[in-house]
Amino acid sequence: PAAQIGVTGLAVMGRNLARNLARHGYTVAVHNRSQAKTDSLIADHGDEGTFVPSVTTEEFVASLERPRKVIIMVKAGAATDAVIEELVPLLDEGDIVIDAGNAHFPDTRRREAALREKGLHFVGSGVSGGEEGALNGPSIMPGGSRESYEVLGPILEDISAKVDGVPCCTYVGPDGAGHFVKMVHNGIEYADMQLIAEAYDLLKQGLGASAAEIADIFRTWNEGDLESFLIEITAEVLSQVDAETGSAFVDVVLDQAEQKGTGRWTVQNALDLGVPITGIAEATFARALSGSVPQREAARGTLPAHAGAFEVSDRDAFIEDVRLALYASKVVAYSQGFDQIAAASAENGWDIDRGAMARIWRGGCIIRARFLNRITEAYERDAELPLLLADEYFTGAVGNGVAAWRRVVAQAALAGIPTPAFASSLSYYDGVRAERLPAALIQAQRDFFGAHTYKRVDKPGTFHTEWSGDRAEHTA
Ligand code: NBP
Repeated sequence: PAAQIGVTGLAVMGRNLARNLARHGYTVAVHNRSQAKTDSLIADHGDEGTFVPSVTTEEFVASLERPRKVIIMVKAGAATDAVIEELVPLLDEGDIVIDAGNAHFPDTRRREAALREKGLHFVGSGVSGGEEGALNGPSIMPGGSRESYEVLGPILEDISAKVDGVPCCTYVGPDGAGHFVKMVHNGIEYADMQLIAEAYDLLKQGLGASAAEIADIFRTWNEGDLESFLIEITAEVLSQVDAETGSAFVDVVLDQAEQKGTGRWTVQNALDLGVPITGIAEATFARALSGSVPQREAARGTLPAHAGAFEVSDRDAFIEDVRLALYASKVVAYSQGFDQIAAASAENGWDIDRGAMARIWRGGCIIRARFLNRITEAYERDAELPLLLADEYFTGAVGNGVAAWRRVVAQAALAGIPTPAFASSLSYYDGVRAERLPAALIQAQRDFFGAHTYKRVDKPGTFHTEWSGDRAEHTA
C-alpha cells in the first residue's frame, strides 16, 4: 500500500514517532541511512501497525502517496541538511518535508526559504517529550505554511498528547516559528529546573532535611498549583537510593549540570531582541557555573563567606515560604519567556498566539503543568497582554507570595546560599513594577561621555547637556 506518511531517521525519536503513527492507523514508510535500524524496527514492532520499510531514499520516496509527507528525525545540523539534499531532487511540487529534530530556528528559516523556492513545503516542527513522548503523544509545535498545516495538522494532532481531549499540537506560525517556540520551551525548562533545584537546596540547608524528606515535600506540592511533570520527577529522583552506597542517589551525583545548547540559544536570541529573560539566563549561567571547575576549586575555602547560620524557627512556615517563592519565580520565568515569544513574533511577522502555546504545552512535554491553564486563560482574557505577570490572576497569585519570596531570598543571602534564579526573578519583579528606575542616571552618564542625549520627564523632545563646556542644555 502507498504510505500516508514517512519517517526517515529511526534512532530513538524517529522509531518511536513512526510507531506512534502506525498505532494510530497510518501506513508509515520508514527509512534510515543504515539499514540495521529499519530492520530492527520492523523486527521488534512490525506488528504494531502497517510499516513500509525501504533501504534506499529513492524507494522510500516512491512508497509515499502524494502530496508526500516526509518526517526527518535525524541529528540536528549537518545531518538534517544532508538528508534534505538527498530528498529534494526526488520530491514533487506540493510535497511536505517536516524536520522534527531540534533545529535552531535560523536554520529552519533558511531551509524553508530554499524549499519554498522549489515549490516544496518545509515544516520545522518542535517535538517535546523525549522518547516517551514520541511514542505515546508528544507536544508538537509545527511551523511553516498554513497550507501545509491543512494536510499535516490533522495527523500531527492525532498523534500528539491530549489534555481534556484537546490536542497538544497547533499551527504555530510561518517558517522558523515552530522551532523558535520549541527553543523558548526549552529555555523555560532550564529556568523551571533551576528554580526547583534552588528550592531543594533551601529546604536541604534550611531544614537540614534528608533527600527522602524533601521528596515528600515535593510530593505534597505536586497536589497544588505547582503540579507538574518536573515537580513529580523531582520527588522521584529525591526518593531514589543509590544501590552501591546506600546513600540518597542525588548525593552521589557530581554537581555539574551539562547542556546541549537550547538554553544558550534562547538567551542569545533574547539578547538580540533586547528582552530581559533573567530567569532563563540565570538558569543557563548557573549550569555554566556548576561546570566551572578550576574557578570553583580556586574559590572553595578561599572566598570568605561572612554568612550567618541558616536558622529556621518554624519548619512548616518556611516550607510554605519556599513554595510561594518557587511559584512566584516560576511565573516570572514564564512571563519572560512569553515576552520573548511576543517580541520575536512581532519582529518576524509570525503572529504567534501565546495562549495557544501554553495550551499545547499542557501535555506531552517536559514543562507540562497545571499552571499552564492559567496562562491560556490570561491570554484568552487579553490576547495582547503586554505582561503575563500583570494579568489579574497572576497579580493575585504572585502578590500573595511576595512577602514570603522576599523572606526566602533575604534569608538565603544572609546565610550565603546562592539563589540566582529566585533572587533575579524577585529583582525583575521589583524592577518591572518600579515607579522610577536608576536608568535615569545611566542615560545621564551616557550623555556625559558620549553625547547620547536624553529625554526629560517634564517636556517632550531630545536633549543634550554641554558637559565639557558651560553645562547648558540644548535641544538635540
Ligand atoms: P540522534 O540525534 O542520535 O541522530 C541519530 C540519527 O541520525 C540516526 O538515524 C542516524 O542514522 C541519523 N543520521 C546522522 Br547522525 N547523520 C546522518 C546523515 N548524514 N544522513 C542521514 N542520517 C543521518 O537521534 P535521536 O536521539 O532520535 O534524535 C533525533 C532528533 O530529535 C534530533 O534532532 C534531536 O535533537 C531531536 N530530539 C531528541 C529528543 C530526545 O529526547 N532524544 C527529544 C526531542 C528532540 P544512522 O543510524 O545511519 O547513524
